[in-house]
Parts: sequence; C-alpha cells; structure tokens
Amino acid sequence: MEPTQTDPERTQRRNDRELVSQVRPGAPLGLSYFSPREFEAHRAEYSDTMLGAVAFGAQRPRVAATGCPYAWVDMPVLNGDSMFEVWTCSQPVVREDHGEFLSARNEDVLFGCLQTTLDRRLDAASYFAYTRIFDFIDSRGYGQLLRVWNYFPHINAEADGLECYMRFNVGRHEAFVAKGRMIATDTPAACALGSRGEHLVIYFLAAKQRGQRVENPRQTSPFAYPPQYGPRSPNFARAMLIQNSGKPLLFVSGTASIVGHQTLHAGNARAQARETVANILALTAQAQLAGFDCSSSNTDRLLKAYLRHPHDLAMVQDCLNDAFGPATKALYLQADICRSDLLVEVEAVYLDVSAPADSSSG
Ligand code: 3EB
Repeated sequence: MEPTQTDPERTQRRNDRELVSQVRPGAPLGLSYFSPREFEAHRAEYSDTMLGAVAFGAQRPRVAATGCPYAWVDMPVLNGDSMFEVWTCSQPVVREDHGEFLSARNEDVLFGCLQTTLDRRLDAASYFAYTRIFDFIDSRGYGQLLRVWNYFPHINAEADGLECYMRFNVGRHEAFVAKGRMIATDTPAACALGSRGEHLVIYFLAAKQRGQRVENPRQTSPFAYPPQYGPRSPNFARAMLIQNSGKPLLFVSGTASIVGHQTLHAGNARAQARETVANILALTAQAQLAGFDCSSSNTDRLLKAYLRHPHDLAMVQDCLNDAFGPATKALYLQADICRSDLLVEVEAVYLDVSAPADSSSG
C-alpha cells in the first residue's frame, strides 16, 4: 500500500495544492445514468473529475468506482440490470476517505456519501449520520446542504411502536437542530426510500452558497405536516434551485401522490403516477417564475422513479414518457415508499446545458 493512501491528511494537502493550481472558473455539475458497461467505458475519462458514483441494483455490481466516493444501494433496477448514478464536474476534485464516509469537492460543491450497517434504531442512526455530515461539511466550509438521498431497509416496518420512517425523521430533525440549522431556511431537497439489505446509505451535495428553496403550492411543506405523520416532521424542501457555474439547476425532491398533506388515490397506481406528474409540473412552474425555463430544449431532465410493485413499470413508463417526452433519461427502481399507501415516487434533476456565453477560457 502506498503511504499517501493511508494518510488522508497528507493526501488532502497534496490535493489542495493541485486544486489551487488547476482551478478554472466555472465547473458545472454533470449527472449521468450509466449501465455498468458504460460506466466502465467512461471511468477513465472522468477519473479526476468524478464527484461520486452510486450503484443501484439487487446485486453488488462487479464494476465499482475506485478512488472516488462510491456506494451501492441494494435496490432492484426495473429497466435494466444495475445502474450507476454519476456526478461529475469539469474540474479536478479533492477527495477524502474516512472509511464509512467518503467525499469529493471542487471550489463550489462537496459530494459525500456515508454507508453504515444499521446496528441501532433508525432515530439513533439518522441522528448519528446527520450530525457527522454537518460536522464534516462545516469543517470544510461547505455548510449548505442542497440535496440528500436517504436509503434504508424496513422503512414501513414498526419498531417499538413507531414506524421506521418516522423514527428516521426524529433523528434527522434532532440533528438539524443540534447543528444549528434553521428548519425551512436550511432545509435541503431530499428523498427517503426503502432499500433491501441492512445498510443505511446517505449521499448528498453540499455547497458554500445557499440554494433557493422552491415549494409546491399544491402541497403542504413537509416540515409543516401535522403530527399524524410522526412526532417530528420530515425535514425536506420540495425542490432546490441552485446556480451551477452561472447556469440554473433544479433538484426536485422525491415527489408522490400527496396533495396538501394527504395521500390521494390509495390503491390506484395509475392515478398516483398522474398526481405525481402534476406535482412535479407545479414545481417546475415555480422554478419558471424564479427564472429557470425547465421546458427549454437546453434543459436536460433526468428522472428516478421508485415503484412499490414491479408490475406497474409499463404503466408508469407510459405516464412519464407522455409527460416528459420519451427522450428523458429515467431510471426505474423497485423500492418501498415512506408511506405504506404510496405506490409511486419520482425525483428529478433539471440542468441547463446550454453552451456558456463566453467559451474563450477553454
Ligand atoms: C412526501 O411528500 C413523500 O423524508 O426526505 C418525499 C421526499 C418523501 C423526501 C424525505 C419523503 C422525503 O412526504 C415522501
């Protein structure tokens, strides 16, 4: 083993020097969904600029990302075998490896992922994970959480009289408060889904600059849900709009068939899928008001759809193709959704991919 790889402090000092000498203005985030074959083909070209990769599938993929934040989420892919969600930027990144907690950052954003065995109740596990995340991003100067993905098993199961998802919300909320975060003001876009196996996997994007929270006029803000959904409300924003090297990017949180705070169309997956689309379109309309044209041909759309039942795949694909166009990249996963009456949830990323106005810096 090379000594530099066992000494994170030294690796980091070296990387910091490299970063300073190679910084170029404007390093927009990029997102791709790759099959293992595509991932293998692109890995080398992205070696210095990959912020993180997350594999989804019912089996740990044979191909893995090395030297960058990487996690495997034990969750079946319905439109393929396994798939990689890959976050890149056009600038060399600084990486840190703390075992269970991996991160990579450029001048503006930090990608982190944390993977732990669930050896405690979910309230304790989420509190522990989130306080660790906040301590880390604060110490590195990327204190604004923009988007968080949460995956853990048995999400709808009860443990000591409280549903696991509600326990998760308790720990998450307490960690935000303990680390000085203001509910609403400092609340990121997020999703929380039930995976298989025994791991809690959390990955996130944090930044130096605050994003702009986007709410949905059709839906109650989650942090204002009434107490029937648990002793602490879920702490996420419906969407987050950021400036991605001067171009807009919208993170749409996991979105389901909820209007106000209530589930609509229990038992009817088709109607839930349509209601979900209506909620996403309500959010992009809000983004439009804030100046981001999500329907422009210069806007890339990437979707992740979570289905409780695999037999709904063709129906949900038709519904999303109708709404967003068949060219929209979409990843279909089988997952438990945080309310047992929800059958479908969809998240999205909208990125402005128009050419920069001034390309003379290249
Ligand atoms: C909802 O709207 C459905 O707990 O982080 C969506 C997105 C949902 C994020 C979370 C939960 C979360 O309440 C569930």
